[in-house]
Amino acid sequence: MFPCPFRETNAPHVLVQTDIGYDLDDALALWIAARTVGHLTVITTDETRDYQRAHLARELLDRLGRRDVKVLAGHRPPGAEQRFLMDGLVGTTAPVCTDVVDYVVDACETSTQPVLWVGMGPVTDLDNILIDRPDLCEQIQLTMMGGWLDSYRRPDRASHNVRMDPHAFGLVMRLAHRPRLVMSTHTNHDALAITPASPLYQWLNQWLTMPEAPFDFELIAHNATRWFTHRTRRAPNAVPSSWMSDPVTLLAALDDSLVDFTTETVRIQRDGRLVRDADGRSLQVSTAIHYDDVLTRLSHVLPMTPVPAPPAPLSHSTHTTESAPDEKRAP
Ligand SMILES: [Ca+2]
Repeated sequence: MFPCPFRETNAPHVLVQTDIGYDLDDALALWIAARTVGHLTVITTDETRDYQRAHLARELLDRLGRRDVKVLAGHRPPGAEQRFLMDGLVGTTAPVCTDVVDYVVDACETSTQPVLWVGMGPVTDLDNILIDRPDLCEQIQLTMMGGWLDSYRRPDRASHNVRMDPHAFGLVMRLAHRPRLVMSTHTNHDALAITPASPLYQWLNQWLTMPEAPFDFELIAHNATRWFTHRTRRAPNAVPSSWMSDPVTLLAALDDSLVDFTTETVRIQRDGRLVRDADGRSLQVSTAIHYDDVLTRLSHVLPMTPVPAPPAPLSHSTHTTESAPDEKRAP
């Protein structure tokens, strides 16, 4: 078993906010969180009218054996349905908790430790919390995926999580205590790309075809396929891929050794883009991701190595070929 201090009973409370059900990397991050974080809460964002992301997160956590993890549905902006790819796979009739502000305030008030907020989507809910309870700004430690400095594949706009609610982003960056940004500048890197040719995707598909396979990873496999299909529709001539930006952000929140940060003085523009400005605001921004170390850490949970070829069937064998359920589980 690899060392995992956040599984200890006295470890800090980790709040993961996710727009799961769109890019594959949210589901992978939740898979890692379910395996590595004991005191875990999941809050959705960019939520749909029917709380589909919360229902999906609930189902995924249940299948991963984490019925103890609380799931809350966060902000529901117009148009979120266009960014949800998992229609029809999970029921949407169970009750959903939506009291995000009250829940987080209570989580802070009942803890004597920092509360870690891992931002893997737009930060509208955190904006509401910090405005409502600015006395909690120092207790909530934010590590957020998003933002860029100096260069980006689309310099005319902010990156996705920022662009979904630039007003909230601007306020949170001004209110939060030493917020840290794991920037798209560093996560958009080939080392972190999952494609249809990646061992992880091949493992998911091979696993699905196994006889009597438990359904733990079925939703993640569907998320991968639907994301690649979505990307192919948007860019038919490119290899579809998902950068593991959210898993890296989760790991950065849990372990200081994997991503380097520095203090930059920046101006936060109205659309959320950041520019260097000596008279601006101090933010902690990533300067480097230790890709090899990150991939090693990811491989402790995710099947990142090539799938071994199945053994050739023995002719005239009298032995059973059934395997125990645990043999089908990911590491
Ligand atoms: Ca995300």
